[in-house]
Amino acid sequence: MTNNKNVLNWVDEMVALCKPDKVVWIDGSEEQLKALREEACSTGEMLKLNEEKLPGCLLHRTAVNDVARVEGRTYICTRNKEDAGPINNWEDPKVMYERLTKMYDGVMKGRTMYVIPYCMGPIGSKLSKVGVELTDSIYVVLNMDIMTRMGVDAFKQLGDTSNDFVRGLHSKADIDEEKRYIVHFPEDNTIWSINSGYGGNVLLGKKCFALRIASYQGKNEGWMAEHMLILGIENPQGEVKYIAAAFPSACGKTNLAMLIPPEVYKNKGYKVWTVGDDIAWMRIGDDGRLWAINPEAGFFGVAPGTNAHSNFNALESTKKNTIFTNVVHNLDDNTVWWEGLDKNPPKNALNWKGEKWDCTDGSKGAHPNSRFTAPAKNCPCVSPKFDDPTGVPISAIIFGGRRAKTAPLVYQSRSWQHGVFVGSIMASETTAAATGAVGVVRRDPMAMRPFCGYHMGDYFGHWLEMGKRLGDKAPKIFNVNWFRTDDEGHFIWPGFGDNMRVLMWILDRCEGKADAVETPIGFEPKAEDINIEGLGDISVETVKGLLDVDKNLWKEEADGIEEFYKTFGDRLPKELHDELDTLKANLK
Ligand code: GTP
Ligand code: SPV
Ligand code: MN
Repeated sequence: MTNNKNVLNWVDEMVALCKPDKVVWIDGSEEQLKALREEACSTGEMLKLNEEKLPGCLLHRTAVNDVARVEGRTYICTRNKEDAGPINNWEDPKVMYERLTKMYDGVMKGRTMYVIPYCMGPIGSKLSKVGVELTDSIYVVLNMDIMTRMGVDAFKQLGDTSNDFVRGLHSKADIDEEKRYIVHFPEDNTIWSINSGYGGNVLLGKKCFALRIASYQGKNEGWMAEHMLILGIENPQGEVKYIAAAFPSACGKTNLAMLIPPEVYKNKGYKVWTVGDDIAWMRIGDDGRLWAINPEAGFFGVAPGTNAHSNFNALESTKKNTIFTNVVHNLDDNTVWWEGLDKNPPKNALNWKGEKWDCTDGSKGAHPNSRFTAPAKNCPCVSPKFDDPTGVPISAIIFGGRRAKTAPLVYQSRSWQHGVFVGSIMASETTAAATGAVGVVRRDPMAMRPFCGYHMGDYFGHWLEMGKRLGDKAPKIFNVNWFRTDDEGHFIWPGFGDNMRVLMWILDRCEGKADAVETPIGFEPKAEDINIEGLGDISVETVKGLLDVDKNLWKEEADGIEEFYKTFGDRLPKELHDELDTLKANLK
């Protein structure tokens, strides 16, 4: 499949280490994939779902101790400890290679090693990059087929002599959580993952390459790899403006990326197009603007809460050729279900663990981090630019998180530098996307806390540097919060499709068409400038409340930021200290 000696030599080396019984090169052909699906179904690794209702769809259950990313066992191994930064786990690369080499030694005896060439980004794009993942999991192969451009084309993209590919090695080993490691060696373009079979830990093109390794590459090569969705809003005149938005895991990227415009906008002819739902790679184009591609080819989306009302387009995307992981299996018609899909949980069903389940004991049928892996081309609103090798120009960048209080519905930064500050102080409640406590507020700068492949202080510096290069062509930077709650803990803002009302103010600001009022934290809309037409429960007063900046809460926030900033030592850019001083002065 390739004459590239760099690839061939490395595969030989890894085969010698892992000692599989068989090595299969994945060419991406339908014939080969069909055989793999059949094999996975015959061993029980996957389950074929109702061919009429869910054609081409499969169900998979991971081990009960292996249902989410494991941040505590994810490492960035740089030669200098400092370069990994204070947030990442670090180990000396030599020590880590040695430790893991022992674990990989012979780990694939009795198993098959699959060699997966894949391309992150459209084939033929200068913005795309190639990886090769070696794995002993068919589930990984079938997911990588949906999530990336997988097969011979990836080797064509790489060429016969290039050494610029990410070397990924994955083994399920025995899914022992005590021995689980998700390890990145950014200086070697290498990722080693062992003892997991869960998406974010094992689909090495995704978080491991497209964020952790790529963020490091982007820093060195002058571009950005971000945990961002990309969407386009088309106005009635047919012009499309693109927005990139960073929210932490399970905080609404997939939903925002595919939103259905509320009637007020739909009736006027507005449309929304999805370019990406999780990751953006962004470079400065020949015109000096910031251009983005989505390096992925599918959606690895949160299942619970996805329904025809909240996210019709995501649900449609899952109707064929989709892999479901850790959802409920409806035995009556061999389909799937999850909490929030509809009000009719199946009576005759198995829960995500594969146990008999009928919801009467109050337990959840689907795991809160259960997922669907769906091809982007299934999505009714996939952007016509999805495969465009040049990507799309970004007008606005949005940061946002889950905050019950403090953060207002929306505000705009005063400048790029202030926008970097706004991103750096993001905080959000933790979710089921990673193992550990849920609902705890933590700092998650630019939604990259778990995904930045180098020192976060240097990462902030890189953002500032990009802003200098972009100058007046830089996208405007905003912050949103869909998750403010009332005293009973209910979300005040309706969210989902209605988030477009906020996006419209944002685009108007980018075009100089909307007013703003200055607050201590940045520019806010006048409450009456958020269109609430057709929103029964929401009055201008409610919007005012959602925009309220509580000075006392923000003073506490400023103290928290100061503490957080201290952890970066002298690698925290001075500009951000200045911005913090300005915030404090504004709050006086
Ligand atoms: P990852 O794939 O983990 O990166 O998550 P994501 O950022 O794509 O989050 P996703 O869109 O899948 O949403 C996660 C959860 O938040 C789902 O249960 C959604 O139903 C819920 N959610 C998304 N958008 C909104 C919103 O605007 N308001 C409210 N209240 N909930 C939302
Ligand atoms: C996330 O956790 O942000 C995800 C899912 O998008 S995973 O691929 O598991 O990282
Ligand atoms: Mn994500």
